[in-house]
Amino acid sequence: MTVESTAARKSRRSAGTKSTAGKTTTARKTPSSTDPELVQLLTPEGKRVKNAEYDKYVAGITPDELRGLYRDMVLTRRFDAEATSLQRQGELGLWASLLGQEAAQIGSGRATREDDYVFPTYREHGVAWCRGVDPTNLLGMFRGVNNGGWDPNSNNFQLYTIVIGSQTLHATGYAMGIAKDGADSAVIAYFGDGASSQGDVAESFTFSAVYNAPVVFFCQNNQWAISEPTEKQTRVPLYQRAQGYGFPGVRVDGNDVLACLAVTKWALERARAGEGPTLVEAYTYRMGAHTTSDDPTKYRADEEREAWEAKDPILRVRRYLEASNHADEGFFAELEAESEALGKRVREAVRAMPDPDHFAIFENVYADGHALVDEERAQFAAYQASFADVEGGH
Ligand SMILES: Cc1ncc(C[n+]2csc(CCOP(=O)(O)OP(=O)(O)O)c2C)c(N)n1
Ligand SMILES: [Mg+2]
Repeated sequence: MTVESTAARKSRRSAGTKSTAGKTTTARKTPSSTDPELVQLLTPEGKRVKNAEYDKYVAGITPDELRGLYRDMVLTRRFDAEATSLQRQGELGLWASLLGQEAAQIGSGRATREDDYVFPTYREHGVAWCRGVDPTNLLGMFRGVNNGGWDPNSNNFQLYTIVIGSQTLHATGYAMGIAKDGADSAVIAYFGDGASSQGDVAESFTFSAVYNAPVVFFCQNNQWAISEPTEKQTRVPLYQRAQGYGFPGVRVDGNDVLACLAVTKWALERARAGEGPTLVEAYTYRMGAHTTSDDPTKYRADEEREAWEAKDPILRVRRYLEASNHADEGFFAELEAESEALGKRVREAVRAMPDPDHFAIFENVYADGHALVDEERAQFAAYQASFADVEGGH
């Protein structure tokens, strides 16, 4: 038996990590444009590259549709920025920004058909936009005034799910159900790199594979699960996990809206054709904080974000539109005005919403009263009352 020295063990354990300005970050290999693992149709420079397998899924796309994808991403980013500001101004309890993930969400969202069904996490504002959910409904949920948000069946867009990974099971069950009904639609479940470690996700992979369920698992690998890097979730690229369950997995450039559209269309068509589940790993980056309650400067280096800024999902489409003369100054100016108007609309809508009822959380926990809930309500009332003097003094 060899005895490993403490120093050797320490150095082995810390392999792959480096310290940057007092923060420990994990060294990561970022796939490049030429990486064969990564499906990419539009480079960060805005150059259209050929792809023998996936080109056909976007071959018929018109300049008008391209401008539409760009518009979706710009408006979603604008709405998201407005929501972050509204939280900072005390109008929302919390906000989970999608900054940086616009292409993954708009590309996949626009690939869905009206009769498909979507199971989101809490960050899918771009997908909600594609499904026609009014942004003010999302804001009402984060303000705590509309009991979870919207009617899921109006847009085939489930309620936001905070319990990490659980919606993949809901999606799988739903997909198994519509298959039994003989429907030719498909289901798509969104989840994150962190969620991929959850038992629920593993179970949904097993069930969907065994029952050949018409479901697409769309994993946005945004490199972080709050402060945990993807390296802490997996030893293999996430898309390769699918192989062990017996269905295909594909890694797509999550900052490339065209590639996300093409790959998701392919996966949804497989599902509709009875070929079972697919795992799509959209390789992207969370440009902002996990939520407005988080401070990423505590655990990740600024240089990492800067490197991803060069791969901005919106900028590359703008470059492509300009280089191919598919959009002129007038288009960009009009869109800017439309963004302003959207910002104003959501701001005014949120300010017109009532304040949340702080005691509503204790209602409807049980059909009848419950001693523990009564105790908690009383504790909370006492806590609230402890601020009375402060408020009265001002
Ligand atoms: C079952 C469960 N465990 C823990 C949490 C706390 N939590 C909220 S978000 C999050 C990280 C999720 O990371 P990821 O799946 O990568 O999604 P992202 O937030 O990056 O979009 C955790 C652990 C939770 N909401 N549910
Ligand atoms: Mg994540």
